Amino acid sequence: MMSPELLDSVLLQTDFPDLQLHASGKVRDVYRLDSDRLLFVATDRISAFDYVLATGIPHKGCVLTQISLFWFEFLKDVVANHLITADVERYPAAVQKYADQLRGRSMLVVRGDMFPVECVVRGYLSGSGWKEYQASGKVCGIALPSGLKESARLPEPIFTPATKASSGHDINISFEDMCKIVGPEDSRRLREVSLELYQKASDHARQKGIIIADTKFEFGRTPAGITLADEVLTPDSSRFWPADTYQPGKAQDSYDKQYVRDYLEEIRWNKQPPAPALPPEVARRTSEKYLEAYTRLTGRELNA
Ligand code: Q0Z
Repeated sequence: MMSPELLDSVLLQTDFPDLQLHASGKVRDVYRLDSDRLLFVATDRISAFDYVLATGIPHKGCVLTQISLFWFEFLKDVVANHLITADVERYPAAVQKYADQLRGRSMLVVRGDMFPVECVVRGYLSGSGWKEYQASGKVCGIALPSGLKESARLPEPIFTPATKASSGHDINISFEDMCKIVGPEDSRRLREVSLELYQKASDHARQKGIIIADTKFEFGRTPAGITLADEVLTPDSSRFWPADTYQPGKAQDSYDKQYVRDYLEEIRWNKQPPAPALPPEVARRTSEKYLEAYTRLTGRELNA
């Protein structure tokens, strides 16, 4: 049975009646504070097979926020980022009344003009990359050696941009297509920065027993220039695999969502709404995986 403390702490919905919603996603929300600042809030919602489940994962919003904060600090010499502060006491007076909802799971950030391209870096062959490779031997126009297996480590990380379709799904595009959308100069810089961020972060994670198979960065233009925005190198924006069981030639278990996927397969959910609830044990074990990822990556315990 889950403890009352855990049940109390789960946030499924933000409730800021007087704030203006800027953007809302499956598991997080962004509010507009003024013309140049946004408030980013990660809930405890979890999605699987494209749907948000009825059950929240204790501490998930805090863990994802704290993982992003760790990477913003770790990667700050590579490129500017949008973080102003995650210290709720330093937030504007207008949001202090929501301090209890915000603490640990939110960030005050600089609003940028977002580049309408997802900057994906892949170090391993999985997901849509694996599908494209099987069909054409290429990923986003990049030719790869023949004979690679599913989940294989690539000879070197590749930059595989994507655009958001109106359906919400990503469409892989070539670097040339990206240049037509955001221009060649910014495209070259975004590619260079993305590869450097992935290289530095994935080296660190690998030393801590986590393979970051791929990840998606989002950038905006702010007064500081090209700026890393959104969440960074979290299990929601990346594929995290446990390094100790890595085995190319098949799909890998997910570091964080494996218990959830196994449960949903076991109950033979048809993957149509409404999405089911999770048994408390599945939610608890999943929560522990997120906390474990945080502790491994940062060397710190989350004060959860
Ligand atoms: C990011 C998104 C989310 C839904 C807007 N610094 C920024 N400046 C301007 N816009 C954004 C950012 Cl991070 C921005 N998103 C993606 C995030 C929910 C969509 F939490 N949307």
